Amino acid sequence: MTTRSETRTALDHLLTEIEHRNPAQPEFHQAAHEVLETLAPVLAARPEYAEPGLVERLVEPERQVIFRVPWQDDQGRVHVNRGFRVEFNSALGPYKGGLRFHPSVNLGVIKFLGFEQIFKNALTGLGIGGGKGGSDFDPHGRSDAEVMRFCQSFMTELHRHIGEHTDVPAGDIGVGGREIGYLFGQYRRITNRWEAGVLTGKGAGWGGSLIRPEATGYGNVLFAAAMLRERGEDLEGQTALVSGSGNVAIYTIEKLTALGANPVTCSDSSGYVVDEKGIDLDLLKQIKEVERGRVDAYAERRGSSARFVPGGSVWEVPADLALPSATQNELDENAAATLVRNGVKAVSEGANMPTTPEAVHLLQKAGVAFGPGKAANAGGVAVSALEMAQNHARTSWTAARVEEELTHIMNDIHTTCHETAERYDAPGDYVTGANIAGFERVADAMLAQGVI
Ligand code: NDP
Ligand code: 2IT
Repeated sequence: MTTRSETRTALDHLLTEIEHRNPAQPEFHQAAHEVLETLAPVLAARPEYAEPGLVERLVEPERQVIFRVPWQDDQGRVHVNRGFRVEFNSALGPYKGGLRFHPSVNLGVIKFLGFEQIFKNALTGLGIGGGKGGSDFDPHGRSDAEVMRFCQSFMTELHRHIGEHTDVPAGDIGVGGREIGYLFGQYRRITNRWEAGVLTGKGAGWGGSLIRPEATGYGNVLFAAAMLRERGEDLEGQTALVSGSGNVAIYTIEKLTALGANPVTCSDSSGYVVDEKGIDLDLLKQIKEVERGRVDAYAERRGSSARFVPGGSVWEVPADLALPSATQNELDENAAATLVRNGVKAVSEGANMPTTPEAVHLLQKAGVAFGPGKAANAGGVAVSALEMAQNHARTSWTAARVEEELTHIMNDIHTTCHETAERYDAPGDYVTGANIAGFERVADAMLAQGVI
């Protein structure tokens, strides 16, 4: 019988080995630490999981592809970017996960995202494996024609590696409906196949699911509502901080408002906006989705209730709830201390790993309900899986039906995380609950399928 402390020592050795074998990948190390540090109780309780090689296989991607992406800008200059697809784990279904286009992308970032995706996708219960991809291409300031040429070049290589039964990419930072359109067009042209299920996040008129654009933000608000319900509270009248102003942030703000909360902030890499009257979503959508502008334009056009704070941290604004929806490590220990001082009740992660480990610890210690991204933002990939189901059946569901499914899925994920945490003596700890529940599903499938 292995004790928890023996298991912890074995996991510590493995973490050291991960750092040696994957040098200069701090985000991947961070994600691996965050998961493995919570697994000791389940490995000690279920000896089959402690079998040599299981966790070692889980932290090693099944396949990693890195490729050159050459493209020409509008002046005819040639640029060379790097493309990635990390196919991490397919025990539960085809690799599934987004593509990120951002200058900060490198192999370690894609591996952290792919690793998180394994557990997130398992939590949805929908039969999807984990993967992630992207490029260090920066779409900011690029014309539509440049973005199209980049996407076509990217897909000219990526098409060899993906397919509706193999690997199904979607959007993430810098990849939205426009990019998915260009990527799908090039895939269809190269392969001469109408293979709708090869990408998700497609336009509603050509195979996309209704509510997919809204799903991550809506899902995160539903998860936050479930955490509050557990404490006898609801969203009505709660002031909320949202960071980012992209896909996830916009639909987080929309759902918060619909459920009676008051989202007062949004941000981008230039700074943040605080609007006492609550964010005017039509104005924000016009600036971000139509004009592809910066958030300071929001404050300029909104009038006296709003101001723009260049470079500041959105977390300094007093509020009841915080929903980080921009990028990794955007909420650090200082920010967490400020939130706690201002009486925050819940933090729910729309982004992937936005809260640093020290900040998570501080929030949990202070009794703040903390929803980790792999549970709280799983609504996006869940509706992607529903899009795949609709594509397979050559049908499309109504928005009401998709939203109803999304609501069930988010409530199920909340219940699963909550109950799993209780089962492993960590009541209220959604990090432990999400990691163990996701791990159990993947580990069971891996064990059943042998050493591969
Ligand atoms: P978008 O590209 O639509 O928006 C990203 C937003 O975050 C922008 O406002 C952007 O500002 C800001 N941002 C990005 N990087 C940084 C940075 N390094 N510093 C400051 N601000 C930054 O992306 P999404 O909304 O799709 O994604 C946001 C987060 O949600 C990511 O962590 C993503 O992995 C996660 N996520 C997304 C899902 C989806 O379905 N799209 C599903 C689940 C999670 P700027 O324009 O100035 O860079
Ligand atoms: O991080 C994520 O879950 C996503 N970017 C969405 C992935 C997907 O396949 O819809």
